[in-house]
Amino acid sequence: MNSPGPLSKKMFAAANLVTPGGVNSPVRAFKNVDGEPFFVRRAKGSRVEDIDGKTYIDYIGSWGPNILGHAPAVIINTLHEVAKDGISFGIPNLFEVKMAQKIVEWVPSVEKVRMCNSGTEATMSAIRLARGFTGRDKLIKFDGCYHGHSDSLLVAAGSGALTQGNPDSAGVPKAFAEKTIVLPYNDPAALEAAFAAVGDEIAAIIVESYPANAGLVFPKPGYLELLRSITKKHGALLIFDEVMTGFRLGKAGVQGLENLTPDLSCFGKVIGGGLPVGAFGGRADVMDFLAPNGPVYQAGTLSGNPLAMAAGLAQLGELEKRGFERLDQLGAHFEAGLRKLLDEKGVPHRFNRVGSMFCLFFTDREIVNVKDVMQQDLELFRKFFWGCLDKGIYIAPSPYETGFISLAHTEPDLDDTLSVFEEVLRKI
Ligand code: HOZ
Repeated sequence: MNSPGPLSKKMFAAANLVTPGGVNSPVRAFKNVDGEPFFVRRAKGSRVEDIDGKTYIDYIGSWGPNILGHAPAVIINTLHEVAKDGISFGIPNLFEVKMAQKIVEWVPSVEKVRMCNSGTEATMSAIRLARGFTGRDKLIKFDGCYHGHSDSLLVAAGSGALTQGNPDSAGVPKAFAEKTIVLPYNDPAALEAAFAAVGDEIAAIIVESYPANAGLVFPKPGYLELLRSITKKHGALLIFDEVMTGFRLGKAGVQGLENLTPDLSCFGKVIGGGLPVGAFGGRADVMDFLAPNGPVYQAGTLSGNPLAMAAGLAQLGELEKRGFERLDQLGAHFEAGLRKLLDEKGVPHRFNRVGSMFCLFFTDREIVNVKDVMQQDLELFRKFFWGCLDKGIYIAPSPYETGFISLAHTEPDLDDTLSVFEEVLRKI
């Protein structure tokens, strides 16, 4: 069993006595790489330090939120200032309005938005709203797409569910799962067949705008447009899950890059500045179906709390200062170096990147959907992961996760990472 350091090992044993699997989210447990996790002591900029005193260049960034890097001064200072006037009220506050205005300003498809506390809450609420609005129950999702862990969506899921080899969770009532139609991603014929069969029963399609929980997979040309046109034709809603891509790939996320207008969108991660957050929004006529205006109930004690809102606004403010351009520049630098290295080494691979999100697959198979992702050389990935961790590079402990570059990463960080990749691949 691989393990990073003696203090982490001891802490993991202690954690296992009081927490299932020793972790508060399965993907953290390092099961897919046959090992145990390190425990973090502190983090700053592009680096995290574990309790054994070892430092790593981090490509997880708290699974996406830390787009400015760890503990940026602008967010720490904002939190200090805002907390002085209260931490949470359960009463409307100014920051939640400012955040809603910012989202509406940046994302053209969003006319109204409701804040919540996680991406899971956002997607769960969006599908309830879609069902309430359309008066239909059935939902289409795609194999390997992960939309958090609510009952209707934990079917053929990606991320931790895939990592544990358990894409269909126990405990999800059969009656719920039956309402979720799972289709292969990037397969227009399967989509058309589903709509031909039960089109008038489908409330919505929910899709990760760029699937990023089973590696990083891109839509074939025209596929997202087909999702848009087929939902419109059959009176169903199109829900873009932009929890990972939103406010990371530009002001309007993938829908901005692809020039598409979903009916509803789900957000999280970056808009909380590292604090728990989620949001869903879209067409005003649909959003007004929510209580207190409409019949679909959704609520939250801490929703729109001033700390998460202010931290998110501070983060968006930094991104607005040419942050997205810089992230793309860093991503392109990394991609160029990595492609050169892998070609020179003759390692069969595919590499997908958009802006500051990336995924390396150890396969030469074209990556169309999760089936292709699962065909990669998993043993090679494990060896690569531990080789990198040993040399101070932390990539996700699973071949099904996307890597993130932050504004705190520098070209020398990326070059050092590539040197480690070279050394590790040479020794494997
Ligand atoms: N969406 C994140 C990973 N793909 C969630 C992290 C987690 O499950 O802990």
